[in-house]
Amino acid sequence: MARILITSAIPYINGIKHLGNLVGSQLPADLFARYSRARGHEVMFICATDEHGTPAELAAAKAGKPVDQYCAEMHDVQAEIARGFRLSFDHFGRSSSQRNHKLTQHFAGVLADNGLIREVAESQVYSIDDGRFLPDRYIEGTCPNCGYTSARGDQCDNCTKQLDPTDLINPHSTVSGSTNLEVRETKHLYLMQRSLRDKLEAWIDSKHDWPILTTSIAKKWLNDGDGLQDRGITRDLHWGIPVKRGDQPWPGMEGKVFYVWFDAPIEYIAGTAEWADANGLGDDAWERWWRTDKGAADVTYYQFMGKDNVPFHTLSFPATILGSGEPWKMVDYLKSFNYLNYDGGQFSTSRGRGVFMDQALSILPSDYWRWWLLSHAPESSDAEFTWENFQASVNKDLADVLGNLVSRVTKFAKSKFGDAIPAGGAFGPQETALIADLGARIRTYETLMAEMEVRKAAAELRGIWVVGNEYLQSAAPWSVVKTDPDQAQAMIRLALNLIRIYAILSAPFIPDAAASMMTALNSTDWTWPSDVHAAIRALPAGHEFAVPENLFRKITDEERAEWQVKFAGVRT
Ligand code: B3M
Ligand code: ZN
Repeated sequence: MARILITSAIPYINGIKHLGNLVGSQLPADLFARYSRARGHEVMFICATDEHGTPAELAAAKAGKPVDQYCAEMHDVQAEIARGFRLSFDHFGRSSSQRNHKLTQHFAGVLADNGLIREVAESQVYSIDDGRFLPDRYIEGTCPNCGYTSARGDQCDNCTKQLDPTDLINPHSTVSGSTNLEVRETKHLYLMQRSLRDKLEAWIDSKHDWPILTTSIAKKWLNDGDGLQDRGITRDLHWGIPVKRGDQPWPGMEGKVFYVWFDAPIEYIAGTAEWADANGLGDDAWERWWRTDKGAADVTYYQFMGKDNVPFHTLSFPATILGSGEPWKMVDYLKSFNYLNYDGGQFSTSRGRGVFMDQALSILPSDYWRWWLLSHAPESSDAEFTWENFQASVNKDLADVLGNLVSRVTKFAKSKFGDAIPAGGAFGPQETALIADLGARIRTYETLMAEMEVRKAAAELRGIWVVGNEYLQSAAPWSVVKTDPDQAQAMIRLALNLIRIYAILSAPFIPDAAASMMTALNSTDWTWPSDVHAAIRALPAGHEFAVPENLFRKITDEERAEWQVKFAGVRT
C-alpha cells in the first residue's frame, strides 16, 4: 500500500467552469484518485477554489456583491457542481482560508530571511476615480500601431503588438470607463527566481518520467532568453492575502496583497490543513502528507492541470518551495493536458461559449459526461467536443456495449433461472479462453491507469466490455439453454460475475453506473480483480441478484439537434 497525494489545479472562483476546464484537471485527477483508492492505496485528494486577483474583484462588482460574500457563494456553487460530477475530493478548500493566509505569509517570510526577496520600484497606472492601481489588461485605449480602439494595456488583440499601458492613445479604465488616470510610483516584492535557476533545472532534470508536454514547457521557460525572470509576488489590490513577513508587518507594503499566483499553489498545502481542521485532526495529520521530516518522505505526489498552468507548477511554485529551504514535499509527477475545443471553436468562459458544468448536468447524468470526456481526454494533442461524437460514444460504448450486456444477462438469468445465480454445469474451453483474455487485459488496464494514460485506459476498458459481449455472442446461452440447460447455467454464472468485475473496473470512470451494477448484484465486495480466476467465481451459486434499471439511455437525434442549437450561442 502506497501513500498518494493528488492535487488538481484549483479553479478560479469567478464563474462556473466549462467542460474543457473539467477534463484538463479535476476529472482526470478524480479518475486517478478513485483508481488509487480501489487498489488499496492511502489517498489524499485536494482541490479548492482560487479566490484572489482582479477577476474575482471585478466579477463580484458585476454581481453587485462584496467580494468576500461573492466568493463564499461561488465556492458553494462550485462545490455543489463538483459533487454532481462525483469529484471525490477529500477536501475542497478555499484559497482565501486563514490557513492559506498563514502559510503564504510564512513562505514569503522565509524567502525574505533567505535573501530571495527584493523590493522593486515600478511606475503603474493609477485610476483616480476608481481609487486603485490598474493591472495592464484593465486599461484600454487606441492601439498606436493599427488604430484599433479596444487595445489592452498589455497587448493589441487586433494586430497582436505587445504594448505598455503608456503606449495607448486615449487610455481609460475598463473598471469604470474613467480617463482620469495617472502614472504613479509603487513598490513591490520580487521573488529572485534567477538565483534559484540551477536548483530548478537540476530538479526538473531529475524528472525522467514526466510527459514531454510537461518538461518541454518547463524547459522552454527555463532556457528562453528572458525565461526565468525574477517575479513580482505582490499587487496593489484590496482583495487578497495581506503582505506580511511571517506574522510581522512588512514595512512599506501596507495595503498590498500577494499576487494570486503566489498564494494559489500554496493552497494545495493549506487545503490539506483545512481538511485536517474540518475533521478535527491535529497538524500532524496534514503534515504527514507535506513535510518530509514528518512522514511525507514516502508520499508520492501527483498534480493534474491544463498546459497553460505548467510554468507556474514547474518553475514558480517549486521556486517558492526550494527557496524556503524547508522540507516540503514537491511534486513527483505532473500530468498536463492540452485543450478541449468546442464544436469548431474554443470553449470560452469570458465569451460564454460551450457547455458549462451546470448545464451539462441539467441535461444528462454525470457518468455520460465523465465517460465521453475521459475517453477523449486531450492528452497527445488538443481534442474536440462535437455533439455527433458525444451521441455516438454514449450510444455505442455505454448503451450498446456495457448497458446492453448488463440488462440482457440479468433479464435472461431471471426469466430462466429465477432470483439466484444458477448452479449447473462447469466452465468449458470458451469460458477458460475468456478468463485468460480478461486477465491479460486487466493487467494492461492497470498499467495504463497507473501511468495516467487516460484515453488508452478508457479504450482498454471498452475493450474489456467488448470481449464480454463477444463471448456472449458466441456462447449464446439463450440458444444453449434449449439443448444443454446446465451449460447455459454455467455461462450465466460467469456472465453475472463478469458484471461485478465490470463494475469494479469501471467505477473510476462511471461511479454511479458501477454502484447500480453492484447493487443489482447484491454485492458490497469491491475487491480489485487482481486474481481473475477468483473474481469470476466470487458470487457463488445461490447468490441472489436483481435486474437493474436501464443503466444508460440512448441520446436521440432530436435531442442532439436540440442541444446543438441550445448550446450554440453565448451564455450570458
Ligand atoms: N486558477 C487557473 C485555472 O483554473 C488557476 C489554477 C491555479 S492552480 C494553483 O486554470
Ligand atoms: Zn493594434
